[in-house]
Parts: sequence; structure tokens; C-alpha cells
Amino acid sequence: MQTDRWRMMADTPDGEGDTTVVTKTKPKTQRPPMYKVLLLNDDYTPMEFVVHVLERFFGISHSQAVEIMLTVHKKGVAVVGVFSYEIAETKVAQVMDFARRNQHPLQCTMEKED
Ligand code: TYC
Repeated sequence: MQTDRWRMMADTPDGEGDTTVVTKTKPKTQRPPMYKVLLLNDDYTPMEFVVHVLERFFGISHSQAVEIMLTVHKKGVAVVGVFSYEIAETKVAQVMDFARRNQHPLQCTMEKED
């Protein structure tokens, strides 16, 4: 928080009785934009493979990974984490590369948070 002092000379014609008005200006705190990493459902990627991806690239526990995988399976998509742009981009690339190398059509994307 920053304090601004404004000297007021307009109170009387001769400048007598000057007042000081103290106002507060909100400092603009800069937060970097954050990005959601999303996992998409498909009909072919094995459930165990998706669970493994969540554990390996997102550090998610086995039981949480099973829950998230089932959410994607049932609802079509789920947020698996929220990261800075560079981290999100890296996670998406790692997942897409790992899925491709294992010949699974698993899709992972990122989306800017509102
Ligand atoms: N729907 C897949 C199946 O029935 C499982 C799956 C879950 C695939 C999550 C992708 O992101 C995914 N084998």
C-alpha cells in the first residue's frame, strides 16, 4: 500500500488554512497468468496407462490418479493441474510424447485460467 499526499491550496484565496489530503492507491500486484492442463477421454487408451501418466508426470498419488482417470472416462475431460505457462507447456509435451511413443491416442491440452 502506498500513501500519496496532496497539498490543497484552494481552501482560501490567500492559501491560508491549507489542508493535506491523504489518499491510498492500491499497488497493482502482478501475478503471472496460470494455465490449466486438461486430459481428454478417448475410447482406446488403457485406463492403467492414464493412471501411470498422472502418477509419473503430475506426481499424483495412485488413488487420486484412479479418481481423476475415472472422471475423464465418465465426463470426457478433467483438469489435472494448474501451472505457469512454461510448466504447463512442458507437461503437455511430456504426456503427448509418452502417449505417442506408446501408440496411444491420449490427448492432453492446456487452457488459460480466467
Ligand atoms: N476411456 C478409456 C477406456 O475406456 C480410458 C481413458 C480414461 C482414456 C482417461 C483416456 O484421458 C483418458 N479405456
